[in-house]
Amino acid sequence: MTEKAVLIDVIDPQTDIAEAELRLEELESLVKTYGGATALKAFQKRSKPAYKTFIGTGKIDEIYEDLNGDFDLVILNNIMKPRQIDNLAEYITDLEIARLKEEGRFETPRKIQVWDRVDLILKIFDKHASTAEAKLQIELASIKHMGTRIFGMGLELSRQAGGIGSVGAGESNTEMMKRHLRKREQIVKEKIKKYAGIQQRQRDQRRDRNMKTVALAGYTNAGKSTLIKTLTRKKDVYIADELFATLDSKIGELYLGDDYKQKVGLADTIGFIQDLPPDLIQAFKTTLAEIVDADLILHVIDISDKNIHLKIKVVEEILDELLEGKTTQRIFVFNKLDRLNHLSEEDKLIYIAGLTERYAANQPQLVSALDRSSCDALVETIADHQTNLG
Ligand SMILES: Nc1nc2c(ncn2[C@@H]2O[C@H](COP(=O)(O)OP(=O)(O)OP(=O)(O)O)[C@@H](O)[C@H]2O)c(=O)[nH]1
Ligand SMILES: [Mg+2]
Repeated sequence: MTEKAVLIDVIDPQTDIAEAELRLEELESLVKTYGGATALKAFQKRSKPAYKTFIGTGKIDEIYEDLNGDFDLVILNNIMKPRQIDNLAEYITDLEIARLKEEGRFETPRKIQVWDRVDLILKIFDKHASTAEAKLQIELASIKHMGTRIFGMGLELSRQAGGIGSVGAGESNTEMMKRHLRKREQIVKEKIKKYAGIQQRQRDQRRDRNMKTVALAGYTNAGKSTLIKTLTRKKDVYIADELFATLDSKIGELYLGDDYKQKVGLADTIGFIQDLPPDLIQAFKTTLAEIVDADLILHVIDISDKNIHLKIKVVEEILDELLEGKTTQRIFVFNKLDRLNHLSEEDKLIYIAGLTERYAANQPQLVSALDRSSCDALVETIADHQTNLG
């Protein structure tokens, strides 16, 4: 059964309507990627979240009434405190109980779940993770963000984490869950450390062979994996029109020069998104180390995105945070050029000229990752850098 989700964004009163709508649209595509259906989208302007329930309960009453309770899940596009999530879920259960009573029904009220934005992202990660390493990183992020809520979240990974064991004398269920999570967190961290070591050795080996690494970074769905696949003809690259298709870093090899004797490694990385809590980025440190250690960064951008400037800013800020002052050159690769074909030639030129001027410092490149021949100039730019870096 597809879950019916109510999407709510609590936004600053200063936010303009267009931005508020784009934020909700992004949340809706996250829900779609997760496999849920959107029952209703709403935002509430508040300068400060409600202390107990984050969103004001009046708004919840209104939504509950509009939908006559016909939804399974409420997702807030914000980062909430665990207590606020619990309070809101309890509040909605009370609404359920009141409605059932009014209708003269004596059944157990349904358990309507409440998630915040991070919960939703972690659920998508959980669904998409295929390697053991990605799974561990997600488990760590989930333990940190969800705490004991993790046990009710139906995560694939918490099944491994399950089997909590027996309750110690004088210990409450919550205490036992906390104890179990602390233990599990240590184990997961140790395992991640091992993978980090393996990856570090692989990077060292590439360096010993004097092979440069170019990391592709960018907003989720910008086309990083597609570009790597086109440039390296690597077969096992997962591409999908969904958010967070890639959750680990894979390296492809790009041959350069007239004789194709030079090569660089192209590293695919996990996509970024706005409002990522630092904990989550921290949990993916091993994967993101490819970016930190790269000799060159290609920031891949969907040129057809309505929110292009905001997304560029989000990615640049996360990169700043990761690189901690390291001044690796970042080249902007504007991708999905073919998606501008709805514009007239003239409008297209004006739009592109505006972008290339605005971001001139980042050597803007224009490509359509679906078409190898459109990438020639980009490959040459990489080759130039490779020579300079070497
Ligand atoms: N029209 C068009 N679509 C593209 C182009 N490049 C990528 N796409 C599509 O955009 C979607 C996302 O592509 P991916 O390569 O998976 O994007 P990504 O940046 O790796 O995304 P994440 O792994 O989720 O961060 C897919 O449906 C691709 O087919 C392009 O140049 N033109
Ligand atoms: Mg990808």
